[in-house]
Amino acid sequence: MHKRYYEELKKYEALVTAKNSVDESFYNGIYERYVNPVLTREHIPLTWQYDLNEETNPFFMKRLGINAVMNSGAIELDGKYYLVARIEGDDRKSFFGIAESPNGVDNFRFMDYPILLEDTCPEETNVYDMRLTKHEDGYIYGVFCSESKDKSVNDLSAAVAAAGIVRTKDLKTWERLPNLVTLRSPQQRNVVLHPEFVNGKYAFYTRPMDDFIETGSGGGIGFGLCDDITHAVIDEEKMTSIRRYHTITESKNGAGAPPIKTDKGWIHIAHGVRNTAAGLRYVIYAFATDLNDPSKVIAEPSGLLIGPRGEERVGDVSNVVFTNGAILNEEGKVFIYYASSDTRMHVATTDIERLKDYVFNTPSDPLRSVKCVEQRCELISRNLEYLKTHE
Ligand code: M1P
Repeated sequence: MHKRYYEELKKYEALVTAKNSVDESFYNGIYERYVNPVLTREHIPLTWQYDLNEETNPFFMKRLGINAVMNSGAIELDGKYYLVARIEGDDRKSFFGIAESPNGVDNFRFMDYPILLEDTCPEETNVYDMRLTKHEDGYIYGVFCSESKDKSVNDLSAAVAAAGIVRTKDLKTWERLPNLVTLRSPQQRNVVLHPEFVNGKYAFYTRPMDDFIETGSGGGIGFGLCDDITHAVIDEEKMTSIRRYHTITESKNGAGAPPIKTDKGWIHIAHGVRNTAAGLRYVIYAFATDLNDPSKVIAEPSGLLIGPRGEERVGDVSNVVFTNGAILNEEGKVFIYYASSDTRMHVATTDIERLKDYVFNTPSDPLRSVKCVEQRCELISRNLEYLKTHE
């Protein structure tokens, strides 16, 4: 074995066994941030990248490098925390790898092999951003973006996004189902399966788009039902959380983790996108939908829940935070997994009572500056009165 192997292995082991801790410099009462990312490209095992054989790799070179580890689906199974990460090779192609942690905040370690999807779509070039749903039908579903070249136009980078579907019971054996068909929307990304049947049907949150980048006439996060998940077809999509002018969702938005069920409603953690002179800015926001009609928004706190801060602001696609996985554990602790700048994975933690308080008691966006100032003055006035009797 090349001697450098042992040096690199030591660095890798130190990284994957390092303890994470709450970042004490950050406080907002809603959630905690952590000092270290939970997954980075350095978490990828050496066996995935190097040829360890000294005869065929005398200089101990990386043969198949990894560029980024990001947008991860999340699930808790038998007390362990799993992330199905989007791993992007140096060749730009993404794929999925499963990392396991005993506590959800550190010690994530990838399983021996990435997921080798059944090759059922010959035209599919890239796959990414899997959302994991523990469905009441007994399966764990993974819904992801399946991207193919758009051959209908004379543009090398033109692509078509669709929702791929896989299912498993153990995170080891994966069955690939046909891609979701949405009859009214030519492209789909950020599709999430609702964990329960709605009117006896499978329910999906969708994100209708006119083309690969622009949502165009797509007004926001959609919702549609289908009878048969093994040949999933959605006829009608209605809108849930809609895009609005001069808000964090003006350019685009998209569902993130499957919604979390609470006694007051389904809590959704999604992403919103606005345009700036420096390019698109992606933030994470939350909203709630009705328990009996999960398409009906019943609360939407103003503004962002998580925005990119510090080094999170820099990466392959800077000024981005993006979520597609969250876990509510049996103790009521909530783990929100998010990627920064399409480069690395982080966790923020809260608990279900705080999350409910945030979603249902934070005022909504009044949509105009003058109304926002009125809203803030009303808060200040109440506080000044309160201080008179409580300082
Ligand atoms: O680069 C930021 C994100 O862009 C896309 O999100 P959306 O579909 O809302 O534009 C996704 O491709 C996502 O993977 C990526 O993180």
